[in-house]
Amino acid sequence: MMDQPANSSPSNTGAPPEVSPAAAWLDTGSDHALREMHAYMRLTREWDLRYEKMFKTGALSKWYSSVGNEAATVAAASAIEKGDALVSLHRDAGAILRHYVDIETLIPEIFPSNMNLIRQPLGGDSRERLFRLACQMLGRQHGYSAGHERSYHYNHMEPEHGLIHIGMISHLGSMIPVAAGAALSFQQQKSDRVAINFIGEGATSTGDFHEGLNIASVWKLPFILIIENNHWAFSTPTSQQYACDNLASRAIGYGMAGVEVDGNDPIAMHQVMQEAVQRARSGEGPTLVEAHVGRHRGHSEGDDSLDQVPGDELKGYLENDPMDLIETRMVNGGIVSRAWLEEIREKCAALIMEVVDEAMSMPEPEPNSDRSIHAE
Ligand SMILES: Cc1ncc(C[n+]2csc(CCOP(=O)(O)OP(=O)(O)O)c2C)c(N)n1
Repeated sequence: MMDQPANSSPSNTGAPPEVSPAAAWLDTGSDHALREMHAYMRLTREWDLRYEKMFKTGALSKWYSSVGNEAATVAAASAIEKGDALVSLHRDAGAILRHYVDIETLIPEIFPSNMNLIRQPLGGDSRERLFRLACQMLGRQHGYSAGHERSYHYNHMEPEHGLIHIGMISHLGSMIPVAAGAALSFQQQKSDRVAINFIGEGATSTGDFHEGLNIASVWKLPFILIIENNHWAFSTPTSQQYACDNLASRAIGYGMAGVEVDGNDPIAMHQVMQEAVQRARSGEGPTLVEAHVGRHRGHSEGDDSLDQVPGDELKGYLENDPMDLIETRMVNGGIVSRAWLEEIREKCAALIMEVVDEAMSMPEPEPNSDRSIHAE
């Protein structure tokens, strides 16, 4: 059942596996697929940079950054559709933005008119969703949890648009059985919908990882678990986290498919996810996807966990920044110019700035207010 890992790493010495250099990517993936991935990756990067800046100036007390995870998360969410369940954690802004927003309605000139989209948007009001997401991040009344939590601790459902988003609770690994439960409900309804769930490699050492994957495989649930392996769990390196060669191979023990993939490559990631979604929709059961990404930020902004990462390892991550890699790939492939990329960056940054400023002007929740006031 184990798929051939996309790239096998040596035994776990704690050193991150080698990531393909940008050049190895050229000539793979269609122009349109790259443009679509890039648009959402850029939107996600500007989203994070805005809040990171606010954190640095004291306008925000806490931030968990998705910088470095954009290719893995955007590509994964590009493989799901209306009615599928997204179960996210703290580094998955890319998947949330990909799922919630039709970028073309917000920045109409972002794609050429003959663009073949990989994934159709959900429908509904993208601008309103983005605005409410910003309110959520800032703990404003108009956020998805009515300002009672901030950050990614919330759920949001729009059944009329097939939007099912189950957000995180902090306990590592605990969302795995919840996501498997969503997959079970699809199976019981005899629908062909799937549930995808992101976790960090730190969560793979919890009991919930075992329980969730075991039952998902025994019952052949339409479930995909994506490990975003950035090789550090807070300040614990993988050499202190697990002793197996790679995490994808754990799938063998559960009797399910497992794939290891370069999470900096959105095209490779998307191919792996498409296969996994197809497997799940056709009743062949779950897939464990291990996506290697870089550790670009500490666990949260302002903690000192990034100081633990040795300088040469950090340098390797920075040299393989998925945003730089996809842009170099697009320019070298003659798809777009550097000037066009800069124009799109400015448009994404301006959109995020506008939405976040608007959210900042909204009221905070009244003490003792009902959290369901603004949540559908
Ligand atoms: C069950 C549980 N144990 C410990 C913690 C404290 N904790 C919060 S984040 C974290 C490390 C997270 O590591 P990982 O999942 O790899 O994500 P990342 O390092 O990218 O934040 C720990 C140990 C927790 N939230 N839940």
